[in-house]
Amino acid sequence: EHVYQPYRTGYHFQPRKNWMNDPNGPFFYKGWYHFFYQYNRNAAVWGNITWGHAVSTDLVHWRTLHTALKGDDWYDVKGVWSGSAAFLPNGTPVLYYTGWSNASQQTQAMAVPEDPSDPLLKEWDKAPQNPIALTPPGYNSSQFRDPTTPWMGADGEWKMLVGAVVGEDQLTGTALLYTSKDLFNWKFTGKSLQSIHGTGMWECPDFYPVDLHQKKGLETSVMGPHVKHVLKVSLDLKKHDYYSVGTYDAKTDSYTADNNKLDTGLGLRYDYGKFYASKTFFDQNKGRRILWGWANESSSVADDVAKGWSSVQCLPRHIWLDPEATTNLVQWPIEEVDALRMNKMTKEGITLEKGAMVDLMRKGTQLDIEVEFAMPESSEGKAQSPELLAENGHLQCSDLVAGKKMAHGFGPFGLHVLATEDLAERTSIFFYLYNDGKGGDWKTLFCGDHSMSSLQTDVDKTTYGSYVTIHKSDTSLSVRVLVDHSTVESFAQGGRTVFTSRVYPEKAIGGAAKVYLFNNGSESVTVKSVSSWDMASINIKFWSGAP
Ligand code: DQQ
Repeated sequence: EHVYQPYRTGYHFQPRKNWMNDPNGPFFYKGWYHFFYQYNRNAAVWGNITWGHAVSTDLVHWRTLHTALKGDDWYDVKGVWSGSAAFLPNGTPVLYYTGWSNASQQTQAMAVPEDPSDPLLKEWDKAPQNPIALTPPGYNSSQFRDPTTPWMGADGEWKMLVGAVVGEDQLTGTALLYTSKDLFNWKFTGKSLQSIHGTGMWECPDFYPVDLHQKKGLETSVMGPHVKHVLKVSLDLKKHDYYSVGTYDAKTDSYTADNNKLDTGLGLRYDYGKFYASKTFFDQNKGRRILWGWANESSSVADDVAKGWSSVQCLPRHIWLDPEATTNLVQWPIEEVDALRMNKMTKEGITLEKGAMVDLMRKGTQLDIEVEFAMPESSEGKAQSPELLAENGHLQCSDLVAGKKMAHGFGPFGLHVLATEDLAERTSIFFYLYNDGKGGDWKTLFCGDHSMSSLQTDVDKTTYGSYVTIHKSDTSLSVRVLVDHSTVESFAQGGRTVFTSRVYPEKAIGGAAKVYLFNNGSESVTVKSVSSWDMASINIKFWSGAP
């Protein structure tokens, strides 16, 4: 059983072995955080999907339990697919999921805890009302899935969304609206919360309120003048999670995105790297909303099988509306993650001349690094419009790596992590600022260059990133990078733009992995401060009984 495992993470959630995908139905109950995930108990590839179950008191250290939900009835015998959790009025949690039936049709179903007094909620029973929904006439029964957390509507009835696709061309993504008086008996309203042509199947919708003025999270049913709503969908066609901030009209149960100019009306991405099928939940323990997202592998299926596992969950992220620009959300690793920090090192006031590279004297593959750059002078005070956040930032980053010259730029400057001393391997996270030279606004790109991340040739090395919104009051550009073997999560400007990388260095592993600050731009930049930490490994106590 001893396989060479340089890519297994040290402080991200992973089951002991085999395949994992979407996060499902997270919630907090009787002192425990419950986390479920799409899980194949038999192999490191997708198939035979069940709900794996893990619990934690701090969202950092985990205990896995035996499978919570597996396919054993006609409506879910081929698989228990993604879904969400809710609380009954008496406080008991229930789970909603999609079943893949014996006839390969998608159904919606639910489960209740066998013993609500058990804080670990080990045993779940399928509800007698199952299936709670079958594909409505006229809809595609193989594109009808992923129920959301229900919320209480203005009419006193519960509402829930199920992702689907409609239209002759099957390209109009939609979120079908269901209602219920008791959370057990559901009916289709015949309506959608929103539909957008050209987006294809909407997987894993998520719909929730955010406070206009506060970082604190809101319980899913909260409405009112201080509230905006977020609709997130996972686009099967693009394999990315998109969201919009908008207005929910509770009288008509419709939702309108505030900024329709953005690409698809959904426009923004939580994460410009590997991050899919995400799900938020309201953590009533700490009064915040937390986002979980799945980061799939970027290596071959053969590699997954050889190492015996596939995929990680990103660190849970605190998520809220940017108080300075209510057009977009901000994400930050939950504060509990900071408890893993060790051996802090700080340096201040480093000038990075053109072409400079500075060794941070920090080695290893479990790191947390925060860098604050002084805002390059010529760009200071130049605001950027939210339209700039649209998806083509990704293309701009690729152009940069290809060496295409942009007019009037600062950078690329940033960090190389998981880097060998000769830079034969390196994962580079950097900023690039430019304008058109005609007095227009500056634009700031935040990019991840993975082209040199591994000497291996059969791993995905796509470059990604996007624009970062810079407010007039910003005096620095900051980045936080969390390195964990094959997973790197990078947050710019306090979490306004984020991307997750999966990388597989061959030489930059263990003590050979170094960190450098670099400036490959033509102008010098100043590092106001850089702090770095080693990150402790988390404790995951794996279930040892029957799966
Ligand atoms: N994964 C699940 C589906 C969902 C998809 C199946 C998204 O329910 O639509 O494993 O990754």
